[in-house]
Amino acid sequence: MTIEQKRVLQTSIPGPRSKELHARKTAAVAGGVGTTLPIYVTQAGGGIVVDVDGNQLIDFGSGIAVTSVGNAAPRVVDAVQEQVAAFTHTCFMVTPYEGYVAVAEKLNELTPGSFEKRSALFNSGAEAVENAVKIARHHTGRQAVVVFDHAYHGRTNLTMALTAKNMPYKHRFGPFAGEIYRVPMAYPFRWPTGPENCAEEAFAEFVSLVHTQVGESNCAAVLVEPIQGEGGFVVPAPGFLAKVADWCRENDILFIADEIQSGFCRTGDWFACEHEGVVPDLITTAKGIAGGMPLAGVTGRAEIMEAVHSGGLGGTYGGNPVACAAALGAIETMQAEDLAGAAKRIEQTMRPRLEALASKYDVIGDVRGRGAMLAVELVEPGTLTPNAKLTGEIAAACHQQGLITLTAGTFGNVLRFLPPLVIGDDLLHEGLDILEAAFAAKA
Ligand code: PLZ
Repeated sequence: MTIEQKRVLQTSIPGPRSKELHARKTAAVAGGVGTTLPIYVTQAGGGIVVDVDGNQLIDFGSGIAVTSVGNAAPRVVDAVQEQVAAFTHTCFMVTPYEGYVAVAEKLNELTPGSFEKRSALFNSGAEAVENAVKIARHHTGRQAVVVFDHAYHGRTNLTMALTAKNMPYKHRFGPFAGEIYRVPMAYPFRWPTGPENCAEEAFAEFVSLVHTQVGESNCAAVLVEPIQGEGGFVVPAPGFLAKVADWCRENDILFIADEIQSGFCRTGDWFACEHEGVVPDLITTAKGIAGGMPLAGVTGRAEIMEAVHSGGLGGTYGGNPVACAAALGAIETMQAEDLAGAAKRIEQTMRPRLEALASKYDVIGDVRGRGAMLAVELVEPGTLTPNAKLTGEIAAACHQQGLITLTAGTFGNVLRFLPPLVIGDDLLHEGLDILEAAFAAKA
């Protein structure tokens, strides 16, 4: 069903029917499962989300970077409908099917590195990250995993340990898995001696901390998001990732790129690490891979992936046939519609307007990101002091006007923009108009 690509506000946001459903949610769903914007959805497609009150909102969130091909994208819908009518599940570990193999082949082909690769499929990003760590430990015979400040890798026990931020992800959920070591991220905007020194100095600190506090020979892997997601769309200082990857190679430590949020055309290339010329040993994917169906993958060098004994990796639903069909439909869409190119065009439209906004409002300390993964960081003017209050107010003002925006960042002071890559230019501009009006009203 095609949805008119037009913002429509029939009621206040949320409207009366959404409010009714939200009361039911509050009474039935565990409060720990939060809600950013309680409009209850009936349909979505292109750059529009439709709610139960007939409102049509502009989508700058893509369900947290998932519906890159658009919601209910035609190729995804067709592939899913065909698969769901044929069979829904056999368990790939019991009696396999072609879709899983085809997705693995696509992952092996599309991820960086021209060497032989293997892939394994799972249900969620966190599960993929857990499995990447299992594989790295098994292959190297070492235990330590190095992660970064501001990192986000999931909510399971091991991935909570890998994630940096306490509230809301870790608070009172410990004890956490061991052998995880955290080092500073090369965060240009917040680097004490300035962005120009960031890559060099952060790398020196990384090398020194791993040497003194972990020991290279104890280290299985360094795990990093090539552009940090929940941590605030931090783009590591240019050159930093390449230095870390080279150092890993010299020390027989695996370099794992968590591309769960940044992958699959989001940043204007298939994977964000390609912008830095970095070739990971292992790469985790999820979110954008399957147009909204739950699917995740670990892909890596064949000799690493093959180290694990048969039966050592798996799960009942991992690589479910319906999710695999969706992934094949999503990947075909990305190729046929050049969605990497679309992400670059989105940046060309959005970045100049975000930069103009930053020169007008001195609460915007930084504009950053790549492709259709862009953000602004809000501070007290002229300082690095985070302004989470205003960030929340601007997001709420956008929501009122029918623009779905998300916040992010360790300090909660980042507005992030993740439109579907198929969004039309008109909606993109209209969304930015709403954002500008929110700054005019609140900043
Ligand atoms: N790694 C880089 O971005 C998921 C989580 C939102 P799952 N990010 C959105 C929330 O509040 O739970 C993510 C990510 C990166 C891993 C994950 C985890 O992926 O599919 O949510 O498990």
